[in-house]
Parts: sequence; C-alpha cells; structure tokens
Amino acid sequence: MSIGLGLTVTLRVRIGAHDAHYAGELVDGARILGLFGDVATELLIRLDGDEGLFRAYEAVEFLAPVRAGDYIEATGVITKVGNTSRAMAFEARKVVANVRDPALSPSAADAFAEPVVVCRALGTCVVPKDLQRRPRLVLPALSSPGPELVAKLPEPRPIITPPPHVIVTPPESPLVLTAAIVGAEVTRAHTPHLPITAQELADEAARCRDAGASVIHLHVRNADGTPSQSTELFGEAIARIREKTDVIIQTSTGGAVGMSVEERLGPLACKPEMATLNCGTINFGDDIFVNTRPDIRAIARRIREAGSIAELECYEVGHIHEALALVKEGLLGAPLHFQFVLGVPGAIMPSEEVVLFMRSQIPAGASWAVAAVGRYQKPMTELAIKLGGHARVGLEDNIYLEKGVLSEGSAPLVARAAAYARSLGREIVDPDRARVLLGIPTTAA
Ligand code: KMH
Ligand code: ZN
Repeated sequence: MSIGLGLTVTLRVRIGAHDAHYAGELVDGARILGLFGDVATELLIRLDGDEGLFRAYEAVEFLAPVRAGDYIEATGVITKVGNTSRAMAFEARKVVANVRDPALSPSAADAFAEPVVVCRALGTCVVPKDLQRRPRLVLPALSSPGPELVAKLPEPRPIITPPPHVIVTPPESPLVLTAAIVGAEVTRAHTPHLPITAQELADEAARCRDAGASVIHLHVRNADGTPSQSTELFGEAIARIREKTDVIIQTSTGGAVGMSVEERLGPLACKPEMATLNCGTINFGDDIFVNTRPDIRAIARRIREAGSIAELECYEVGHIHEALALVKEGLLGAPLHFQFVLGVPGAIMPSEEVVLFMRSQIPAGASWAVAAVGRYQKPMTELAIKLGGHARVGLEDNIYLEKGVLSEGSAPLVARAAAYARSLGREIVDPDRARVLLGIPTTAA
C-alpha cells in the first residue's frame, strides 16, 4: 500500500454570522469548499511536507443547508497517491445548530445525536516532485487523552440515547498493538509455529515486541500442550518473558472452556499488570464459554485485589453494557479498556457496522480495540486502526497470514498490522508509552 493512502484529517469549525450570505442566514457553498481546501492542505503537509495545490473537484454535492451558528466537521481522506497527484474524498457534517424556534431564546442550540451530511466532494491535489519533501511527516494531529483526562469517568451513556457522532480516539492517535501469542484452543496439530514452553513464549513475546506489540495477551500450556491456568506455569512464563522484553503482560482469566472460575484465577497470584475480564457468556463454537453475572463480579474483584488493570473482553454488544453495570456498582473504574472480540462461532460476526455500534456504546475516555477471529483478523484489524481504535492479532485468534499460508508465529501478524498503521500515520507505541495510555502504574512494570 502507498504511504499516505487512508490518511485522514478532520477540522471542526463554527460558521460565523459574517459567513451568512443569503436570506435566512444561509451560507455560501464556497465556504464549505474552503474548509475542504484547508483539510486538503493539511493532508498534503502531513504527507509531503508541502502545501501543494488543489487542481480540480471532480464531484461536489451540496446535501443540506448550512447556516450561521452551525458547527461543521470537515473530513478528508487520501484515496489515491500518484507520482504528483493525490486524490481525496471529502465530507462535511453539521454537528451543532441553532434551534431557530421563535418560541425559544435566539441562543438555543442543539448538539445532534447523528450528524447531518451537508456536502460531499471528490478532488485532486498536486505536489510537484521537486517540492515533495517526503519527510515521512505523517504526524498525528491530535493525541489521545492523557491519564489526567481519562481519570474521571463520566456516567455511562444511557443505552436508549442514539450514539453521538464522536470519534472516541482520533484516527491519528497512538496505537497499542496486542499480540495474543498462544491462546487455549489452537494446537500444534493446527500449526507447528505455536509457542508452548515458557522459553518459547518468551522468545515469541520478544519477537512480537520487536514487530510493534506493546502488550502480550498470555495463556500458558502444560508440557503436553493442553491449556492451563496454573500459577506456577504463568509465573515461569512471566519470568522468562521479563528476562527478554519489557512488554505489558496481560494474563487470561478466561482460560479454556470448562475450567472453573477458581482455576481460571490462577495467574492473578502473579499480580500481572493487566488481566482479562470476560463480560458475558457465549456459545463458543460447539461449547459454551460460561461467565455468569456473579462470576464476572467475582473475577472483577479479584483483578482489582491483584492490582491489575482489567481488559474488558466483549464478545457481544450486551457485554459492554454489563461492563458499564460493573462501573456503576463500583467494581470497575476508569480508565476502561474494551476489547471487542468478534467472529467467535456462535457469537456476533465482525463488520464495520458492528464495530461502529460497539464503539458508540462505550463511554468517552475509554479505549477500545478489536480482536477478530480467523479470516476476519486482517480486515478488522485494519478497520480498527483506520477508525482510531487499538488492535489485537496473533495465533490465539488466527493462524494464517494469508489463505492457506500459516503465519510463522504471531510476530508476522503484528508486523503486518504495524506496517498498515504506519501507512496511515498512526504512531505505534512502545510498552512504556502504552502503560501511560492504559493507566498502568509504572511501578508495577
Ligand atoms: N479461551 C477462551 C475460552 C481470555 O483470555 O480471557 C477465553 C479466552 C478469553 O481466551
Ligand atoms: Zn485469551
């Protein structure tokens, strides 16, 4: 993929009274095209280190009126990168408007639950070869909220409210890549590249770190390859990983289907930096992965007692709402980290609509990631990265690099996700930066 393809920039401006040109405080369409021009210029600066020139609009559609006082969000994305030309697609959305009701105060205004698209356009810009500085200047426009901003969790959004059009994490924000290197279900019969011993897990964790992962989602296996939640085996694996690399270790409390809750809690005795909290029961292939409401609460308490940060594994939309119930009950606090685990046979299948809806249900300030199973892993990883989320890849969820081609461990899958992220200008964070973003006390590292 060409560098810059998919690079996205968004501006949000208030349209002033001086912009009103026609009756009814209507604003000239050229004002919106001016915003697209600014968006295009920023895209070119980020890609080429030069402001470039707008050559032509191929299509412009004005779809709704814009009036003084409106807040307009203008987004542009690079859709094609030629030698000197950069094709772009633009969309402007109204997100706030004055009410203009004679029965109400003239200052009454509404923030829309759903934005109104006011204009769409396609255009081409040019940056002459000799002006392309190519400084690899695909820099983030905004960073995600620091711990001081996410520390205060707002009331969970009521479920009946249509989701406001808010990008929880800006698309150019830092990216946390998680590698799920072993899991509980994949066997050596499925792939010879599965790590099993503590040393193999440590070697694979280090390879994934080198490829761009800052978090290792960890299961362990008995010597015969069967899944285990033994404190001793986790302790040994963690010690070996620590000898080799500084990744955040996120231990599973899901274990394998059929394990008792007490058995699943084995790794918490190692006081991991992170631990999974599975937020509901699902059909799991032909099995049932049982997480009753009392189980979830018991595990949440034990994660907190271990001083670990919970990663909220949500296999269905309702699991998000269950996590928010735990927040209300005081069992979970900010910062919240959601992992949308999609494509488990018997549970919700991955799609853009599903990801957008799940994202719409999490509170502002929470982070989110997608872990998709099997052939969905690559497209859903790319979607999450494009939408500003985080992502999990690895053999636990998918053993293939391409159809029929086994991935030689999880590191190639991490490397591919990292390359895609870099092409969009997303910064891949190292474990220490990830600790800050995830609110993990560095003293525990
Ligand atoms: N092995 C699955 C049944 C987790 O790690 O917390 C559960 C799982 C989730 O892998
Ligand atoms: Zn797992």
